[in-house]
Amino acid sequence: AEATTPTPVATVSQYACQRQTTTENNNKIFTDAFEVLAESYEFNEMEGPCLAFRRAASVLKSLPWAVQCLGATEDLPCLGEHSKAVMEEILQYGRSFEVEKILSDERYQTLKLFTSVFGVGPKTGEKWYRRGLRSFSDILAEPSIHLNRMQQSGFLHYGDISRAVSKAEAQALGNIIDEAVHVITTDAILALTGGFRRGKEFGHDVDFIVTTPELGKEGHLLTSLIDQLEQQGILLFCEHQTSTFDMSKLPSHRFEAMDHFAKCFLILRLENSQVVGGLHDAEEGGRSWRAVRVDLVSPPIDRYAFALLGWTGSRQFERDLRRFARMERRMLLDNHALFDKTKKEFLAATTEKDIFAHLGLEYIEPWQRNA
Ligand code: TTP
Ligand code: MN
Ligand code: MN
Ligand code: MN
Repeated sequence: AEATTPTPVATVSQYACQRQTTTENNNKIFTDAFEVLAESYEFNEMEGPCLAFRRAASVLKSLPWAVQCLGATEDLPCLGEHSKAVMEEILQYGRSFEVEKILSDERYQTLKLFTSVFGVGPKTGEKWYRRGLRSFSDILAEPSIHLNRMQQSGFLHYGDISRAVSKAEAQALGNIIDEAVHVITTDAILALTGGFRRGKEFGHDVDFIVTTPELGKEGHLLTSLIDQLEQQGILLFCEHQTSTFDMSKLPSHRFEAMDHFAKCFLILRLENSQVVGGLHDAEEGGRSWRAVRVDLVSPPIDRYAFALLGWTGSRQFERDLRRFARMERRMLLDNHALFDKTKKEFLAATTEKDIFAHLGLEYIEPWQRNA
């Protein structure tokens, strides 16, 4: 780090889709604090301040330099009074007392714990908290609580799936799925997406897109792929959602709404021997395998570019792409399509570059989308 912080030459855009954000974060001390605040507001269903802190964190993540005094943030967008007060505390004392207060709060700690279980969202976590439950053993000992299938698997494989997935493990899973999908059809298309496509070293799961060049065959492809994984004995959990995709519908306004493609949320069994360098893990309790969360989405081939862009993330990057399209271009974008409200027509795309071009945006590479 330099002694003086350079003032940014070009102005930083308020939209993450107009910024380049690699996995290198020069302002982690601030963005970690903002993430705690955002999450705390999310637990309290205060969407406004939650998003404000996520946007502020995202701006700081894009900076090629570390903020060393508050003056350096003067020309930056999305940093409000509250964000700046937190930054000032961190600059002065090396920590934020507001953040520390949240971290020691019982409600925050409990909701954080409960929502770390696969299949448990803030709503369920809140419900359990209000019933006086505070720990996993409280939940598992409560006879009136009915866990759904996903939550049962979440508890069963808790240790494994709360441990980060490495790039080598993601690659090993890519090989397994690639092999399985090609048993079904030789011309299958498989692409790694999500955080690993953005160049992250670790992830909470591994995300893939699978499809075929033949329109309409993709639904059956996913079903066959699941059968194949089951036959191999590596399918530990599967929630399969069939396609509800309807091209005549306009792109969704709501970001958090799930897309309508056929998809499945899986837990797969990965042998250490299948991972390059994976033998190191054999020490861990003498087990020869681990459970890993895998997401598969299967869009029709003519929606491929939209699905790839939508599933590559980051979530903040996606939010801002949609916000930019709506606010700056009068267009609606989601994982399925791009609609021009002025021309009243859908804009076709076969690559991600086509979509950026339609939006009049400079192309941002996947590894620059870690907003
Ligand atoms: P995630 O897998 O949740 O996140 P990530 O891969 O960026 O990071 P992590 O290492 O924690 O796994 O989601 C990846 C992208 O997929 C994200 O941009 C949101 C998108 N997505 C959808 O568009 N629709 C969905 O139904 C789901 C589950 C995800
Ligand atoms: Mn992921
Ligand atoms: Mn995630
Ligand atoms: Mn995922």
